[in-house]
Amino acid sequence: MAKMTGAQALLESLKREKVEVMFGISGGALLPIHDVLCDSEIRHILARHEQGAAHMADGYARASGTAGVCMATSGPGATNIVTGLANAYLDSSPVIALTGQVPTYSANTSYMIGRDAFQEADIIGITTPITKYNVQVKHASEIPNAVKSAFYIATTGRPGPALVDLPKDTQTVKAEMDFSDNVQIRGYKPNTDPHPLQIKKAVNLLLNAERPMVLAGGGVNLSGASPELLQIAELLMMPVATTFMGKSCFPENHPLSMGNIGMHGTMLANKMILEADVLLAVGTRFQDRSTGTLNGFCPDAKIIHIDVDAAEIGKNVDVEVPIVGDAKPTLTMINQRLVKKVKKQKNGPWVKQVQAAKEKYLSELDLGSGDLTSPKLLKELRRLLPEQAIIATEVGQNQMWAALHFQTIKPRTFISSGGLGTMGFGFPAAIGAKVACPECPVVDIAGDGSFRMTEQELGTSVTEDIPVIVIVLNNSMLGMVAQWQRLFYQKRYAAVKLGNVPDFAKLAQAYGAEGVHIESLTEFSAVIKNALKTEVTTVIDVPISPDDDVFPMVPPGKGLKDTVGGL
Ligand SMILES: Cc1ncc(C[n+]2csc(CCOP(=O)(O)OP(=O)(O)O)c2C)c(N)n1
Repeated sequence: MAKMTGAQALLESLKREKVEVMFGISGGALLPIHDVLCDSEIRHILARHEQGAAHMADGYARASGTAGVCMATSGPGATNIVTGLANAYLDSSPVIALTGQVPTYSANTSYMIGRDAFQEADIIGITTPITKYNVQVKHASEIPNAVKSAFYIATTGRPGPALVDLPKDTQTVKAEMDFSDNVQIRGYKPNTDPHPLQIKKAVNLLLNAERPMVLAGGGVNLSGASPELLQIAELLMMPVATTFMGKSCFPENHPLSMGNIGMHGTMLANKMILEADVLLAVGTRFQDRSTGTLNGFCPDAKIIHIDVDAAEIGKNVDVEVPIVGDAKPTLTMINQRLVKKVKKQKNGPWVKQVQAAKEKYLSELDLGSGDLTSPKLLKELRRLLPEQAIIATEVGQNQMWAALHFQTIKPRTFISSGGLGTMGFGFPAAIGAKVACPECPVVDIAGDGSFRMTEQELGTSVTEDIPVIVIVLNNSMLGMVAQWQRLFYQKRYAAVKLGNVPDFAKLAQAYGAEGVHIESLTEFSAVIKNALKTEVTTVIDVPISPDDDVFPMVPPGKGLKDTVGGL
């Protein structure tokens, strides 16, 4: 036990959780914490908007595989992180939010919380449906346990965001602090180890399958199960499709990779998955964007569903073999059993069918007409970047082009808002990822509409020396919405034309970053090569046609079999 203030206890708790960096904006209700931060080794990165801070913490978490921390003051600071928390919640990202709060008691000792004090917001009420755990500290002595619980819950089982609300007086009061590592949370016992009987059933099903296939979701990335997945796929020669969140968990330059399934999945993955007779689905929620209408999704497949979150199993699809467990230990157990029973499979009829389909797909792949199309640019970008480079995306056509045409090779190298679809996520997430992996080039693939939503974080990237590359696929439109209006609303364009402002190169320069316009693929290559050497953020403005569509596409309300529009 040690006596110290709540603010000191908070910093000590963060140190014990091995926190090295946090992202945030200060304010009245955080002053005691920021005062202690002055003497701390923890780096505080000053964002320009709290939403940006939350996305930075999220990008940091996704790139590093550890919790990312953001901090915001009471009231508007706290409400500004709400989108960031919802985003992290839907993508199972361990973001820890620390919020200042008005004092529990005012000077005249009457209760203050709940009386509409200046900058008071009920952030616990607001964030309850979008956090895995949230708690308001009532006394300084509760801080160590609240922080310990938040990190434990956020990072174990299915990860997710947690919030600790810190009334100002709890930050200043001195108390005896107990930093015990023991954390007991009633009703929270995540089960990560699968049941051996279910493993046996899964292995039998896989061994008897004629057309087995893997559907790998975000859970594989989160659990670090890529090596185990590769081993199973190669042993049984199973083609692997990924969900949007699963992208990067399996090397897309591998012959067994089919790419993503879903609304903008590859024609190859969307077609082949319908042929499977056994589907090994790992760490996926079978989201509608991945499956299309469920009627007709994998009609002949018996599904083995592995997920650490029991609530996901049977939620959207009926499964033959449910397995509650973390992807890594579960795939390890399946592997151990499989290697005892089979030798590496040879190319049977199914593999030959898959390979033929893949060859055809690759030979007919349409990257659009003209020199500077988004697919061509993304292909060139892949050629120019090292394998471990991290791609973040914004939301819209840019995001779907990136998913389709930027081949990811290493796990955790594709960071995108899959569940909430948050425009403005990519740039701050890229900054967070760069802080986590300073040696890796980090590139945000942006639409002009999305970049406008958090472009002020250029200030953060420049003043905090966090150089990333932003490629603005600039169609002067809210492109994805325009695409839907073009295809499904008789080209009646409404509220999508953004105009040609701002000049993104000048905007970047105004912040002290590099800003460049390019007009050709050759110019693009030269600029990227330069940007990789430059120690400041580079924004590359790329003009693209406002009429370009992202294809293939599963039209709304249709199934994967209805995928249309090219390859
Ligand atoms: C915060 C937010 N607001 C609105 C939307 C709805 N929305 C989805 S895509 C899109 C257009 C995105 O435009 P842009 O960033 O320019 O990308 P593009 O589709 O042109 O590549 C919009 C408005 C959203 N996803 N997120």
